[in-house]
Amino acid sequence: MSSVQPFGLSDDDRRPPSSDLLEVVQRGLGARPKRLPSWLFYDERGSALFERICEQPEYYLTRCEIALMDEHAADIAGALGSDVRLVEYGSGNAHKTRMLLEHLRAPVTYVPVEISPEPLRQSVERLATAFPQLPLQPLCADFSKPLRLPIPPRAPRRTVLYFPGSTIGNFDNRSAAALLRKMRNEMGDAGGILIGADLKKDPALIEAAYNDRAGVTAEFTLNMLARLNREIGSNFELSAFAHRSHYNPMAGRIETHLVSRREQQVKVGRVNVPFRTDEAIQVEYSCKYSLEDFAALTARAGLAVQRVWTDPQRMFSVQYLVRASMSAR
Ligand code: AVI
Repeated sequence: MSSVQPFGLSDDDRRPPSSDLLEVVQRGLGARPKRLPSWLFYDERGSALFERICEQPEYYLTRCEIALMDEHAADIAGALGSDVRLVEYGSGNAHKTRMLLEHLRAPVTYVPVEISPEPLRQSVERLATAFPQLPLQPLCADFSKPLRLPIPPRAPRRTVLYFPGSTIGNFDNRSAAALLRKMRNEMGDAGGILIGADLKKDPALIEAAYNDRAGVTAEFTLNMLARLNREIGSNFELSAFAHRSHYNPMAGRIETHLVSRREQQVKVGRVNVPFRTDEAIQVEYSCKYSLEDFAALTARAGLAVQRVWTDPQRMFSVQYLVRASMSAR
């Protein structure tokens, strides 16, 4: 029998009630340059579109990370050790997690943390069938906020926070360091962080990943406006905006924008937001790292890279981080 604890209650304001959502959007569109937070992508349709992005031939990130897990899961599980409490940030479809769980020795519990209840429920259901002996303690919460982790069924040797997908890259460097620092607190002295980080490479390959030929990424980006129309009653005309993703080599990141195709006004609550032709709303960063960049980022959070797994082409990396003071021992 699997032991699935009831969902924890989340108190997140990353996904605020719609009255606050209106405020978030009005503030972002009132800024210069205009911007909207990337968490707005992930309504039900946005999450489904993201799954489809992961299947596009140009989107190498998911394929590379799965191949890395496939090849090194036993070694990775060995580095984590036995009797681990595994906490996954943003559990999604938990495909990579399965590969890890298959190799972990005597895991104490698995805690998937996910903001959307339905994907969380589905992934727990699948895992409960695949790992009937494993205690599951799903937590419906925003992983970017401090978490109150459920009490484990027995004392773990260590807590490992699993953060795959290079989602860390969607945070600018300052916020990424703050998030890693928060994770450092949550994992405790003996804990670790297993994290996926996308690597710098030929900019053409990176740009192609965010401009797939089938147009799924464009649909994903524009869906943000459809979501706003539905949830806050704005009147964005989707055909009057275009998706644009380009690689900024100085900043080492993909910058995604929604670009106004013409001069127009959009009603957002009581506010009329004017757009010039070609005016852009910045909606996402996807940072890419050299191994040195990433080591420097982790150092800012009081962490040190203990192990790195990467493919021969150095497309993607999976890294194991521990407290900086622990790595010297
Ligand atoms: C979730 N995150 C790591 C994706 C990325 O690659 O930045 C989101 C995404 N946006 C467009 N394509 C994929």
